[in-house]
Amino acid sequence: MTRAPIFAAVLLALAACSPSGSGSGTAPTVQAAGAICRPTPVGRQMTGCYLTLTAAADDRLTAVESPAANLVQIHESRMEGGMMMMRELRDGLALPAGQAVALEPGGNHLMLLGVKEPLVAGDTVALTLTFASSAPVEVTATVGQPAAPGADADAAPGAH
Ligand SMILES: [Cu+2]
Repeated sequence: MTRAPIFAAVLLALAACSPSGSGSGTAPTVQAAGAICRPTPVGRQMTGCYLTLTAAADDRLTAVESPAANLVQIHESRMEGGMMMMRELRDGLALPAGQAVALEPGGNHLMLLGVKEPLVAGDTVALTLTFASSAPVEVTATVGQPAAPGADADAAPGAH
C-alpha cells in the first residue's frame, strides 16, 4: 500500500480550504478520538473497536481498513426479541455536522474480521477511516477494555 495518494489528497484538501468566508464549499474534516479495540477472544479472529468521530460538516463514515484484519465492517447493535444482534451498516454511518458520534459497546462499532494476529492489551491497531466527503483519517487504536456504555469520560477518573 502506498501512502502517496493519501498524502496528495490531504494537500489538495488543505489547498481547497481557502479563506473564502462562508462555510460551504471548504474541505470538511473529521476528528477521531479515543480509539480502542478489545483484545481478541482466545481462538477467535474477530473483535470490536470503538471511537468518537466529530465531523466539521455533514459527512458519512463509509469504510474502514486495517492492516491487522482482513476486513473491517461498520456495525450497529440493536435489541431484537431480547437478544443483542449486530448488523453491518452497508451505507455507512451518518456524521451530522459538529456532533460527536460515539461508537461504543452496545451501540455502533467497528468490527475487525479475520484478525491476523491475536490482539492483546497494550497492542496498537492502525485504522484508516474513509469518509464520503472528508479526507481519510488514520488513527492508532490501543487494545484494551473500553469504558462501559454511556459512561461519562469526565466522571470516570480511571478512564485514560
Ligand atoms: Cu459487530
